[in-house]
Amino acid sequence: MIATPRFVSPDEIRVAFSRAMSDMYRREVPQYGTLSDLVAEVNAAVLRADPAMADRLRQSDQLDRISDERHGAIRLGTAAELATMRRLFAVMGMRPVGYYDLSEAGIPVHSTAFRPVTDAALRRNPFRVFTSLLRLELIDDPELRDEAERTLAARDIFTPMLRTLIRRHETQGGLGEDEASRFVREALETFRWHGRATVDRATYDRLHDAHRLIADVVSFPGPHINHLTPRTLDIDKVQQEMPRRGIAPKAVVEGPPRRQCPILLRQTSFKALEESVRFVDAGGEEHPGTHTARFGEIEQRGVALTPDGRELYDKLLIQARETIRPNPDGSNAAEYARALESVFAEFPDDWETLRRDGLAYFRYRQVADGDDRSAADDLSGAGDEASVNDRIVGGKIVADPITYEDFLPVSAAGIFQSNLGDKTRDVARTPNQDAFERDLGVAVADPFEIYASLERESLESITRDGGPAR
Ligand code: OOG
Ligand code: NI
Repeated sequence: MIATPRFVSPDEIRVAFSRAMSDMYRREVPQYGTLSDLVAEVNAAVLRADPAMADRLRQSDQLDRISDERHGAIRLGTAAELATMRRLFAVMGMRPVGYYDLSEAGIPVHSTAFRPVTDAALRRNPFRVFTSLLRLELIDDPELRDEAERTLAARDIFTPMLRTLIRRHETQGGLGEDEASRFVREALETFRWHGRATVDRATYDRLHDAHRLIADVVSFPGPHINHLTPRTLDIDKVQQEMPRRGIAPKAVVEGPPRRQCPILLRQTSFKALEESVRFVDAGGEEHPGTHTARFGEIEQRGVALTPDGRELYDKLLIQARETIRPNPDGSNAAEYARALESVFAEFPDDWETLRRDGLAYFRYRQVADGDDRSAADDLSGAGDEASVNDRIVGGKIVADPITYEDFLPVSAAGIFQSNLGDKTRDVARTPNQDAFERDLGVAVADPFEIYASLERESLESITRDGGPAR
């Protein structure tokens, strides 16, 4: 007799939610559909032209996840919303990882990324949501701040049923099949677009004048998903093709330059759309207007860097940006790309050097060689560095780059800015991770620790079974 599992696995709920979000965003923002189709075409062409890459992705179980892979972003208004959002994402096995301070870039939010963290969960589906919390304390005008606070306090971004299901997940330890599908439907209500504002026109304008982002967070009944980002295997190609499909990309690709061995994350977006909304006056009467918030983005993911690798990346990025700053209108895009490439020449660009120099994280696996007992015997003590290196040279162990699953603060700032009309206000640079974690209700996980433990686990599983570390 086969026992039916009582609960749906969090991974399966996440898969269902990620698909449902994508279907919804295709309906809400048709350009996202066009972009997703373009990304799928380019990815298929890259894999056809580069069978070695296809093979490598297949061997490390990443091929299937690529076309299904995406991230989204939301912006929340209150500490209570952030804390409940953490519990909502926990239903789908997504944990808060990393702290991002955007005040540094003149944007009054700080953020984390909710994402799966275990090897098995990442392989199944690495869906992530960049989640920002508005920092009302950075609004100067006290009256406006009060009004924003009141407006936010009056809304509930979660349906009563969603709250019930989140609690049930916590007390039961999971959700059954019907509960899980209901959860996905109810959660979509939080993330969907609401065209009817909660404020009148004049209030919207004042919030907008204080900061466009504040108007976006405060004026609506929910934290509409503001973009969904498919993963491409060749971002330059997609960037180039976008105008041909009627999509206007932002001027430059954020992040590292194009390389043989991709590192971290490269991203580009298309401009936010002007959408019609209805403002509501004190008498409840609706007045038509527009709001610009939702956009599209694509990304290319490379290897996760160690603290040393990241330090080198940050140093070189600063160096490149000291030479030349990308103009928002794209007028120096080619020069910027050249400067970036020449500065990054210092960053080793082959997998073996990246690994030996301890700049990037790798997942080790034994080459499947059937019943060759001697190969398995050989692997006792494979955990130490010298022996791993020997076995790599001998072709017995392969080191696959571990994909970077997180975000980059400078890139995120560039993405925010290109959608806020490239205009930033004076916002004091005030990172405050403690306050963020207090509001969240837990400490955020350290991304480096997660990558290091994935690497360690892969080594340990080689040592343990002497079998393929997969
Ligand atoms: C989030 C922008 C950051 C990324 O990919 O770096 C981001 C936002 O605009 O809310 O999504
Ligand atoms: Ni994004």
